[in-house]
This record gives sequence, structure tokens and C-alpha cells, in this order.
Amino acid sequence: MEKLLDRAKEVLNNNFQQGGFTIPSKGLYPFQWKWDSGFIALGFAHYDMPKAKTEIETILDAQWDNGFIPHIVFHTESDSYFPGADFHQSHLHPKSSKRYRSTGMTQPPVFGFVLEKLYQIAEDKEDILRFIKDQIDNVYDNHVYFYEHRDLHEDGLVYIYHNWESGTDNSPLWDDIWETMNPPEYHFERRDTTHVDPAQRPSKREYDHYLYIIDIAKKHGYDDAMIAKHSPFLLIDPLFNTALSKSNESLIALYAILGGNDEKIAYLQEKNKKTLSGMNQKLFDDKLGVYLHYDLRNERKLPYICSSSFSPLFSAAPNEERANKLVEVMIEKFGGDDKYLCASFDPTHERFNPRKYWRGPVWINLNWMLYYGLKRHGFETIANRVKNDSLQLIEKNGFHEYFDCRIENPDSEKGGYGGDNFSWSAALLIDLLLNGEQ
Ligand code: 9WN
Repeated sequence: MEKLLDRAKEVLNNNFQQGGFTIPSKGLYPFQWKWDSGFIALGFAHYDMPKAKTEIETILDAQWDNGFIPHIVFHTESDSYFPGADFHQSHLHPKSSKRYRSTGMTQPPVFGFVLEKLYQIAEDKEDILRFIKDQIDNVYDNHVYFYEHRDLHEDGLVYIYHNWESGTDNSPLWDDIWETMNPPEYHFERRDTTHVDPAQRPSKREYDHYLYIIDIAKKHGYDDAMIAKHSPFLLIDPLFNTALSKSNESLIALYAILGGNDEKIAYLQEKNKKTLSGMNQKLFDDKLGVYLHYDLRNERKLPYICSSSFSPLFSAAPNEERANKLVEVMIEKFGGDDKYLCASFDPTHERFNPRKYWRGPVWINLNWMLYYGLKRHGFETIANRVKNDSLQLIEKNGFHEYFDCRIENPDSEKGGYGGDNFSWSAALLIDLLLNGEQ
């Protein structure tokens, strides 16, 4: 394990850039991504706290004046990624950053719980508290942004307007949304498929849908209210709301340690209560026994089980009965003896594809959340299985972006897919190895 740890550090160190940020994977993802940078900071925190701080400072420096944090910050002019800054045109929003070009969409709000983890990991508590004091209001402002601009029905549930906001970017769930759309054929040069086997990435037609939603948002200058009116993709995602709730909890805990922030604590407590009851009322499905995605545009639940369906374990949402049910479904459908936990999509479903991006493979960041979530709700044995499966997958295949969940893979020897030397696989392995016992 010592060797694996060294290799993980090497991956992170090599992906760290002069500009004070870390790319997810060379060539494939040459900029700074929002939720990646949170996970990356957790890895650095274990052996190079200054880099962990820099990672967070840099991404928060690109925050907009309305509290929004974009999903990609284009620090450089690299043309190895499409769609880049010229396509996204973040300047169309009047409150966008004047210093950085970015996208006009976001990703799951991880920075609250990332700051709390940094606090737990740090040896010098005074030093890390000074850092947290400097940064925490930016994260708080981001939560206020979500509750003021993305909580359509004021039920504490915030929406996403693009599949790339979910982080689980071409989940088979979105197929149901694509069926409601008919975007034009775009002419563009894909860059991802020059780095990765196209069989492991989304199709050209799927990209047409992705680009079309961005064009609609651009037409409205990335105005939230107009997007909520016009985007064909408007969803409540259990993973996104779980991250928000867990981060609310962490901000409350950190503000309490810092002292003198009663109003902010009261705001977060009130909102968090709503988010948790919203998740239980609107997203939990008694028949399937998991949390589902809710399609706001078409007013329906999407009846599919994916790794995000179990992610509320990471929060306080499930009571004992619901937590038991979640674990039962996870083991029954995703956890057979022939599989590593936890596939990103229901392996018993016809839309499951073990090699393609978010349509089946195991992702280490979801496993990381499930590991801590299972522990939180008292499922030690399964939590340890998720941890060991993650370590084994990396040990066997390297620091890939995603992994085949089949232990005996009939297709090939290879069980690691997508980008290689992938930063969050390395960062979260470091945390699982060094911090996983806490
Ligand atoms: C689009 C960077 C990102 C992750 C996402 C993952 C993938 C991008 C892409 O890579 O998405 O954001 O081009 O496919 O799905 O979760 O943040 O690692």
C-alpha cells in the first residue's frame, strides 16, 4: 500500500499546474473543474497542505458576484478540450468573473464538507482555522446563491439545468430527457475521443443535446429565472442536494467553531431542514426503495436506480428504515459476488453499459461518498467493502477515471477506462488509506 500511496502522490503532483490549480487528467481535461478541485484538495491535505489551500483559493477566486461557482475555470488557452471558453461565453452574465473565463453552469457543492475535512486532517488547527475563516463566507454565499436562485418551489430542493451540472454526465437517466428534445445537428470537432476510446464516451448526438442546452442558456445571458423557464433539462438530483445538505452541516459546524456567526448558522439550519424534508418527501420512492431524480420540466420521477440514488446516505436524509432499504437495494442489484461496488447505474437494467462513462462503471468519488455515508448510518461491513473494492480496482488497473464493476471481465483484461492518471482517483485513494478509519 505504501507504493500505491507514493504513486497517488505522484499523479497529483504531476497534475498540479503553475497557475495554482490541478487538472483532472492530462490532455482530456486541461482546466480546473469545480468538484474535482474539492476532492483533489482532500488528497493534498494529507501531505501538502499549502497545495490543498491553493486549490481551494484558486477555484473560489473565480466565483461570480452573485455567489455562483462555475464548473470549469479556463485558466489557460488549451485547445485539447471541447467545448472551451469561446463556446461557453461566461461574460454574457453581468455578474460573471471579470478575471477568469469559465462555463455558465455549476457542479455539486462540495466545498463545505471539503473545508470541514481539511479541518479534521490538519495538524495545525490554528493555521487551518485562519484559512477557513478567510474562505468560508465565499462558500456560504454559494449556498445562498443556490437557495435564492435555484430553489424553484421554495421547498429546499435546488435544480440543475444541464447534465454536466450533475457531475454524472451521461447517465442513462438523461435518455428520457433527450427523448423530449430535438436539437439541431452541430458541426464541431470532438477532442475527448482523441484521448479516450469513443466506446467509453458519449455519442455525437448526445453532445448535440449538451450544446443545445448551453445555447439556450446563452440566449438568456445565463439568467437563472429565464433558464428555469426555458431549459428542457430541469431536474432535482439527489446527489447534488445531498452534497448541498452535507456541506450545510459542515458550514454550520465550522461557523460554530469560529464563533460569532449566529445569523448565518440560523439561515443554514433553516434551509437544511427544508432540503432534508424535501429529499424525503419528493425524491424517496417507496416502491423502488431509493432516492430518485425528479424531472421538474415534465413533472415526473425518473424511475431508475444509479449510484446517486444511494448518495443521500452521505447526509442526514435517510432515517433508519430508509437507510436499511437503500442498503438492501444496493446489495441486491449492485452488490453480487461477481461485482465490485458500486456501479454507477443499475447492472440489472437494459441501459447498463459496463464500459461507458456514467452508464455503468464504478467512479471513485461516488464510492468515497458512499463509504463515509455507509459508516455514518452504521453499515461498517459494507462501508469497508466499498473502500476495499475501490483500493483493489486502483491497485489492479491504475489511477483511471472509471472502472469496470465486473470482477471477471469477459471483454478484456482491462478494467480501467476513460482518462488515466486521474486526479480524484489518486486524491481519494490517499484519503481512504490515511483517513478512512475516522
Ligand atoms: C464535463 C472532470 C469532469 C468531471 C465530471 C466528468 C467529466 C466533463 C466531460 O469530467 O465531465 O464536465 O467533458 O466529460 O463526468 O464529473 O468533473 O474530471
